[in-house]
Amino acid sequence: MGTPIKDVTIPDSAPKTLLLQKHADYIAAYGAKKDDYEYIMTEYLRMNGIYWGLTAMSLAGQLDRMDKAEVLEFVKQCQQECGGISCSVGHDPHLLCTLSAVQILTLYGSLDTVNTDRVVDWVKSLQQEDGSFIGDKWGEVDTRFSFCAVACLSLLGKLNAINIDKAVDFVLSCMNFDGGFGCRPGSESHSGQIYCCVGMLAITGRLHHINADLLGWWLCERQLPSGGLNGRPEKLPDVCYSWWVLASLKIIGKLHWIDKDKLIQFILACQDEETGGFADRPGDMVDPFHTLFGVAGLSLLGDTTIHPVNPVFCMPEETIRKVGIQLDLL
Ligand code: BD7
Ligand code: ZN
Repeated sequence: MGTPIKDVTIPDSAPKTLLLQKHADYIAAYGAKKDDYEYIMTEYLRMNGIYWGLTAMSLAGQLDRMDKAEVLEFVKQCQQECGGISCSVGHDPHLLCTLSAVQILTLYGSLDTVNTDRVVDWVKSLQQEDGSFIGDKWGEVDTRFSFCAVACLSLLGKLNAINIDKAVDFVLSCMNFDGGFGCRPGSESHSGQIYCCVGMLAITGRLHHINADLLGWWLCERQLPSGGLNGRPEKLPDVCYSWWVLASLKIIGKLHWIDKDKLIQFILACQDEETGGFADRPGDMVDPFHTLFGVAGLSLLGDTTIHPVNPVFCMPEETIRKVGIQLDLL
């Protein structure tokens, strides 16, 4: 006997239709209750949280319900002397926060809120001799940061500010025998890291280096009997992983390799029909992070009540087109 498969069972009572209006109401209310314990405890993720919320609202066609002036003022206050952007006022800048900030300003068509030349110079300063990127002045190297750097520069129209060939060589050096990617050379394949590397190669126009059959096979093996997707072998399914895996499959042209109907059923079952929002798994607590990736995943799966999402940037296709970014997917 092999190892039993870790999975969840979907209760019969779980939601079976998309409750989009409830999700928009949940996100709109989340930003308004700033004294809540949950809100305070997530200060170190604030910029990312605003990106998740605003993107979910855009995909639902309700971005205008959010306080644009308040958001732009916050982002402006988070740009530091060095040019990098932090996740909260007074915190240290980080590439993860900087990408979220640039995504927010792009959604609002307000890139001039910050000094973009200084953002570009700061991102450039994080590239290492071997082409890799660190996330901040002291941080470790990680392929997530390679994605953040090129995604950020691409949205700013300044991809050429870095050494693209070296950046690509580093990401390719993290490719494994199973077709996947890890966070550094020799690290095991992981869906989140695969998304970052595949997205990075899409932005730089180097997807031809990917073995789409081999990688597509590893990715679609992430689907479990419940219909949900996990991030690595032996792990439980999770709505956010349905996004990392699904977006990667879409970019390499293998989305049809998974059972879409079963995955839709799993994602819908992760909705909370009382509060709105999505949880990681059926019955768990909802949060803005899983709400964005639930909505975005359903968009990729063809739900026409949600605006089409761009699989590389996790932003509305319409926004990416407006900025003038052209990506050739496989
Ligand atoms: C980072 C960089 C990128 O270029 C792309 C994606 C990321 C991941 C980042 C994100 O989505 N930004 O938009 N993830 C997070 O911010 C989450 C936040 C979180 C913390 C705690 C609970 C829920 C969400 N973080 C920091 C994570 O580590 C989550 C945690 C988690 C969610 N569900 C189960 N655990 N994990 C996560 O994002 O894994 C996906 C991933 C891993 C490595 C690289 C890219 C994606
Ligand atoms: Zn998750």
